[in-house]
Amino acid sequence: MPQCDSASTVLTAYADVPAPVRGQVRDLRIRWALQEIDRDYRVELLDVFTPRPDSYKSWQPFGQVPAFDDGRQRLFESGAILLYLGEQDARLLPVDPTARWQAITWLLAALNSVEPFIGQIGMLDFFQAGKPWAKEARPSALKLVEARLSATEAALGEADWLAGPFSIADIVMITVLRILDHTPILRDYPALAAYKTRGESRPAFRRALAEQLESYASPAN
Ligand SMILES: N[C@@H](CCC(=O)N[C@@H](CS)C(=O)NCC(=O)O)C(=O)O
Repeated sequence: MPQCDSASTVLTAYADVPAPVRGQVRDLRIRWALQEIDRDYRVELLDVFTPRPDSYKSWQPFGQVPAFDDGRQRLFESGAILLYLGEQDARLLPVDPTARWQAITWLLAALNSVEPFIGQIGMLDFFQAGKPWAKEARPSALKLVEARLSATEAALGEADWLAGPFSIADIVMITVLRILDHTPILRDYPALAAYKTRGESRPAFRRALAEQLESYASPAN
């Protein structure tokens, strides 16, 4: 099992988070990648409600998770950590230059062109629910999400993965699509829904999710 107390690779995560966002926290992306390549890691758990000290901010300037340290590089930003891991293992980032650059392009597209819109829905539904302006803002936020989902589904076409073989691009895109799990939105995008299920069926994803959920202290908040 890659999560191992004596591992030299360290990843930060939260000790617990409110129930609706369990299984969504971005350390999942890194756990998934590490599981795909069977690389041991240990987790440093932080309290989500306690302000992070300056010592942590010198590692992750925004005080967020995940942060990563393998003794050679101290990194933050899930995309950067995944690129770093991908550079070390072709199971995460293909060697063929065309597939490699497609994967890098799609990783950035997932982070920059899809996640901000889907994240807005998550923000409105999880953190601003009940505010009158959140209800007003949701239809236009949803329209933007639908446009990005249509385009992503068209680009995926009949393929299994975004860039040829499975890659870090899929880790990011699938974890971004999962932000919509509390909604029926993906039902209108059957190819994307199947793509997400394909990713979530990978043994490495299941192990990563189980490890993240196990680390949360109580069964419900
Ligand atoms: N762009 C960053 C986002 C990291 C992020 O949003 N982390 C969230 C958990 S998923 C967090 O720590 N939120 C608490 C906060 O912002 O204080 C990444 O991809 O690593």
